[in-house]
Amino acid sequence: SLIKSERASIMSIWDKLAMRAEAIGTETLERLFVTYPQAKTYFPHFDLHQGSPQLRAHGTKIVAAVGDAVKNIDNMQGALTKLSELHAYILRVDPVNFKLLSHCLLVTLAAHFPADFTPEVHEAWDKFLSILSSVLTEKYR
Ligand code: HNI
Repeated sequence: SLIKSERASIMSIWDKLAMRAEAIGTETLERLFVTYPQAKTYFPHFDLHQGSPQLRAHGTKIVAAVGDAVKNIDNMQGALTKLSELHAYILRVDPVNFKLLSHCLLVTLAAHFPADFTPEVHEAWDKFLSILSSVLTEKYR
């Protein structure tokens, strides 16, 4: 679990991320689909061109869900039950894709907030996203 300094590192970027939710969420998805095109197979019903309305809407939703996780950092399981069931039972996303998406979000954060993205902030967000991903995939086990 996350120690106090890691929580502080996560919070230190969250407000800035929230203010640019659409841009950062959209860029994260654009990076995911360009770099790891196999992830596109889960979105056959989406227009995946860069900047498409669906991509922007979905990017915004993802960042909002990350915000729910940040706000419920001590009870992510409880706060994200519905989302976890959606990804596990209905969407059946291969857990490997969560690592890819998390990586793309980290890269996007680093690109938008170079001064804030210290090694400590990097480490804390990596750990946080890995916990979030296991919450969203734990129903598989
Ligand atoms: Ni994910 C829907 C959040 C990882 C494929 N996803 C959602 C929704 C949220 C969300 C929020 C919208 C739910 C709703 O409408 O009720 N997804 C997240 C978060 C992560 C994540 C926070 C990881 C941190 N999702 C992934 C990954 C994939 C993925 C890794 C596959 C590559 N998600 C989907 C698909 C949908 C989805 C597919 C349905 C999209 C739609 O609107 O049809």
